[in-house]
Amino acid sequence: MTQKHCILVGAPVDCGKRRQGCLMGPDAYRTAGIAEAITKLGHTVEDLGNLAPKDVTVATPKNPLVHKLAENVGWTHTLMDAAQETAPRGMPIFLGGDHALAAGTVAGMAAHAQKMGRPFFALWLDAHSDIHTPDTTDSGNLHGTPVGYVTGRAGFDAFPPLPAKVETQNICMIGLRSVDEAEHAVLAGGDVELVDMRRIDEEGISTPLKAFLERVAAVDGMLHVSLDVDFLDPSVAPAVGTTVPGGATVREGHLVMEILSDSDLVTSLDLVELNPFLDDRGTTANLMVDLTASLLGRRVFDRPTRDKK
Ligand code: EXY
Ligand code: MN
Ligand code: MN
Ligand code: MN
Repeated sequence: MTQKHCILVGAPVDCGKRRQGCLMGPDAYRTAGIAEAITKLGHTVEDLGNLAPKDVTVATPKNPLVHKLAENVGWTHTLMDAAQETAPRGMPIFLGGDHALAAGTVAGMAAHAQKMGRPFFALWLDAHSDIHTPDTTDSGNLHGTPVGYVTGRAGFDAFPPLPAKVETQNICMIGLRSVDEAEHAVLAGGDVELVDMRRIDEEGISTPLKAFLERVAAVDGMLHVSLDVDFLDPSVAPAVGTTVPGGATVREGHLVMEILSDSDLVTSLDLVELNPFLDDRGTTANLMVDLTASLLGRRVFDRPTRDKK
């Protein structure tokens, strides 16, 4: 893969749900050696430190369950700006923080792609589809809504206007096994590429992933990857508040990252939902760093030349 300038952006977002702890995520990644792991692969690393949410005032949400709306909106402003500032000079890696951060990172990257005149794609590695709106969420937890925001669904009036909507047909979700009824209603009739765990069991994880990457490559698209800890099975990645049994194995996780690395299509990455307070001696933080290293080219052996692009 080509040499990258990786820009670490600390996003200690902890307002997307009620259980606290994701604010420690960025420092857990640093403690687990993310910068060193990337540098060792021949890339350069710049660490912007941890950002803070813009101070905003918002109207009282229609849905009284909605948790910490102003803080979520403030983070969306901050991260949308950070994505657009960093993307022209490297590959931003957003160190979360809960998944609410992706409202800003994905919207910002989509705006950048639009400026570059390139199509934008998103790969959502997650047990959940995160396509609620502040009106449909029945938990009130906005980490379940970033896909709703970036695809231009109604109900996000308090949020910054979307500079560039993400086309639903340019989104692929892999790892799905917990989808709420209101989300199912939107997804079932739509064109998001849905890869649930059953499909992974039956087809293997590489088949649908490679098919999606071919679509990205065919139009010289920019690809954002949003990796939620709960994509992985809780037995190997316990440090997350929203565990769902039956997730990806360690090898499935690495295979996804290795295939992404071979494709050289990834232009930005979110690492989200790590709650170090729930971790088992750093296991999950270390695994997330190892997965990032696989995405950036770490291999046991090079593939035979005939397999290279
Ligand atoms: N769908 C559930 C809700 O809306 O509360 C769970 C959302 C979990 C979101 C995590 C980050 O992926
Ligand atoms: Mn703004
Ligand atoms: Mn998620
Ligand atoms: Mn999730």
